[in-house]
Amino acid sequence: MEKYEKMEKVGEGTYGKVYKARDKVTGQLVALKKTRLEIDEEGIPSTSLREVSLLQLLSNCLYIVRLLCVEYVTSKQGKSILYLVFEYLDTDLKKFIDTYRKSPNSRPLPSSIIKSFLYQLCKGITHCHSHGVIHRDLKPQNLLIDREKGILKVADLGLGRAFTIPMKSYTHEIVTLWYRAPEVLLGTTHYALGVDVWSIGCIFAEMARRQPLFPGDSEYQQLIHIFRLLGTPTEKTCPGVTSLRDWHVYPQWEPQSLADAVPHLDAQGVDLLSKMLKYDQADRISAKAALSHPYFDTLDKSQF
Ligand code: PVB
Repeated sequence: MEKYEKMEKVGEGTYGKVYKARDKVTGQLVALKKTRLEIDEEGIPSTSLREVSLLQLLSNCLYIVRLLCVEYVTSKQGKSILYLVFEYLDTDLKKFIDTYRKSPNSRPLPSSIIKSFLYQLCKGITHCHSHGVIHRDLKPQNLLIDREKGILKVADLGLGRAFTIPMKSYTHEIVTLWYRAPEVLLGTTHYALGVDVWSIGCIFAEMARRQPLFPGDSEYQQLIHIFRLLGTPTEKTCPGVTSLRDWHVYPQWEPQSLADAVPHLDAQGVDLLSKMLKYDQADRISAKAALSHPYFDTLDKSQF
């Protein structure tokens, strides 16, 4: 670790502290993600190993955050610490949206930026899905932005392929439910790629609104937010929904206008969004098919 000059702490993610640092030889900025090793029954730090192997598998994509190396350190107290060394990005999508929301500079995100970021997000997730990896916790905080180059990269792949989503992070911070697909909230046992597409839809809407689309504060309230806008699902709109583990009887809401919920989005954008927010996973557009949606016809794809 002497290779790096540690700078300020960037923050705390779901899995550990992140520091900004500089490579003393090359001057390159890096992000150090510090993880305490949790040893499983076999003596193998399973969650860290999973993240490292997933990142090594997926890191050759421009839209996935790049893992540069892994440093294993034993502290003076004899504790094992794993540092994941990543390329450094200067902000995340949450902060980026905030800069457009806060006065005195309050203004919509330029539609060209929304389109470009959504395209890059779909590219990154298509790459994950083509390798059989479901991200499962996509949210604006997990999407890192290079402001200068206008590049968006997917981060925090630690949950991919894990079996359960924690309710609290390692610092006991409450894990957000806002981007969680209805089938997950209802206790589906069959996770599919579509859970990421639902999250992408929520993030797409949030860029247009500069406000979360479904800001629920409990699993029940999260479902109520969704049902009030999209209508309460039925066996007809979502076959099998009433047999899911956590299904209850809910008030019957009719679908409301999605266009009214995302004022600055054009008709093609609203059409793509509606295809990402389908109740029936079989009807939900794939990340790969989304890339060919007419919404992106006006995007200059040569830069990707
Ligand atoms: N933030 C890898 N990584 C990063 N992880 C986070 C990064 C980053 N770069 C590489 N960069 C920044 C830098 C500055 C800011 C933000 Cl939000 C992110 C700022 O303050 O504007 N993770 C952070 C959490 C630690 C909060 C965002 O998810 C380790 C992937």
